[in-house]
Amino acid sequence: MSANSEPQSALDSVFTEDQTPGVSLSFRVRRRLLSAKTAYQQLEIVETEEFGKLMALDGKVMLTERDERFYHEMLVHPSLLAHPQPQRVLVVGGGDGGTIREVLQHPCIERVIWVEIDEEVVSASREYLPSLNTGVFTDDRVELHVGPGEQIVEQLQNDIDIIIVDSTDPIGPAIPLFELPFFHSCARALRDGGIHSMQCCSPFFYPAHVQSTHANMRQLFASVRLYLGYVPSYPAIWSYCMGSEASLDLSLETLRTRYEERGLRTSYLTPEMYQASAVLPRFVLDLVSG
Ligand code: AG3
Repeated sequence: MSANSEPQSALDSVFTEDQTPGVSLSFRVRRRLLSAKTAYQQLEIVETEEFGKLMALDGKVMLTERDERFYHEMLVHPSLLAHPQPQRVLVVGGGDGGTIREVLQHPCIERVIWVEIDEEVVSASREYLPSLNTGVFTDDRVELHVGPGEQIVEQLQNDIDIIIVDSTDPIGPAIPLFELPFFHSCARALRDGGIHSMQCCSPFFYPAHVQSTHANMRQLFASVRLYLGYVPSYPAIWSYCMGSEASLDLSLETLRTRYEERGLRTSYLTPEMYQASAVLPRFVLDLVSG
């Protein structure tokens, strides 16, 4: 790992994600904290002017301190709220810890199996992004395994209530997590009433990913729910998808009761948002119907 403490030149004072060949999003940078080539990917952490610290993998923004809760809350709480009593959770990816932090808000959780492929993402986050992993490394319900998620999921059968995949875009090590064999393993790993959930990219910039993920979910699960959220540091509106044999349509009353009883504290998700986020614009409906 190599760490730089100051920008080297004027060009270095901006972090840019090329979202497509023709569109980029740039953040003005105060300081570069880390730039490291890990065994799997290029890892960078910079301190931006307006979004706090930003972590990127292979040039793609994974999170910023300012809006990471928008993403982590929408990735985690819908599936956990949809389950009457989630106890055993499997998290694939999310080396920064933000997903685990949110899972641990639900008092019914007994065990969190966390599988992250890149140990250096975990250690960098621990060092530079402590607000992402407050309480995560000291909680003895959490068991961290370093390795490819798809291999560990294969070993589980009828064991897990909720699977949450917090991956990068479907490039590099994340590709298998968007492919059908992994969905089969996930379905087998779930107990009765279990839910498989994942981040699913931007339907505006990556319609093909959303389409194929939704189609894979539909092959394995009777109920599939695609829903949307806004994460300002990601390309356009963001999507998430979950699938289950149980119904994922919940009344507002049930959602409100579970949200209150579990004492959730959120800055983006509300019980109402669970329902509203699955009302899809026509261009997204067109991707997932038929
Ligand atoms: N996981 C999803 C990041 C995808 C962002 N894509 C992009 N910027 N093109 C983030 C990990 C946070 N725990």
